[in-house]
Amino acid sequence: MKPMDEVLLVIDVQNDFMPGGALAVPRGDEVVSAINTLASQFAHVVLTQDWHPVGHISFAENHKGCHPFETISLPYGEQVLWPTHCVQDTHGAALHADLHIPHAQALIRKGYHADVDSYSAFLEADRRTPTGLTGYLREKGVRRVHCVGLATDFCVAWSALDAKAAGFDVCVIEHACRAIDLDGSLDKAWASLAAAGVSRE
Ligand code: VGL
Ligand code: ZN
Repeated sequence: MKPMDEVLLVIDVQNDFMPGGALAVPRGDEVVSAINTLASQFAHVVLTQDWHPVGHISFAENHKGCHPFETISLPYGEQVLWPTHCVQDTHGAALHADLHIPHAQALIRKGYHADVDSYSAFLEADRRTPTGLTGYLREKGVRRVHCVGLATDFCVAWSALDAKAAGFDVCVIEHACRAIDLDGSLDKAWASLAAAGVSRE
């Protein structure tokens, strides 16, 4: 069993990211059993949940004439526009029913501000608004963060990079992640992770 100073961060294992979901990640369902097995080896598990209001700025349908998977410029930077997904309190936003981690201690919701996205579990896309996860992990004495979930090239990568920037040792456990892979985003993500010193396991 891994000690309490090593956390398993389980990112966005939600219905909308599963095959058939609103923003399906190819083979996203395959992470569920892999994560259940890993989680049984960690005393400390934290979950995240993408959690958007209906009017969220990342939804293509909230921008006249725009389509999903286009990129637009916003005051805080470039934003990919997505199909409407993970709307608060919907079935699509719920965690996958087969995810069984009864001992998970905390759940961080993100992306709940209408005017800013948050791929990262640590910092919103304005790169200034914290979710509170850094403080939680520090106060709990966490030293190492093991990242798994969906999607490798968006929420997993951004979370791992921010965890590393916050001073934690960080790894991404590849077999328990799946990617969206939009225009080479997966290769770019692995390159950024390597450059930042995040290990790939
Ligand atoms: C995600 C795109 C939009 C993710 C969340 O969980 O990787 N991707 N919202
Ligand atoms: Zn989202």
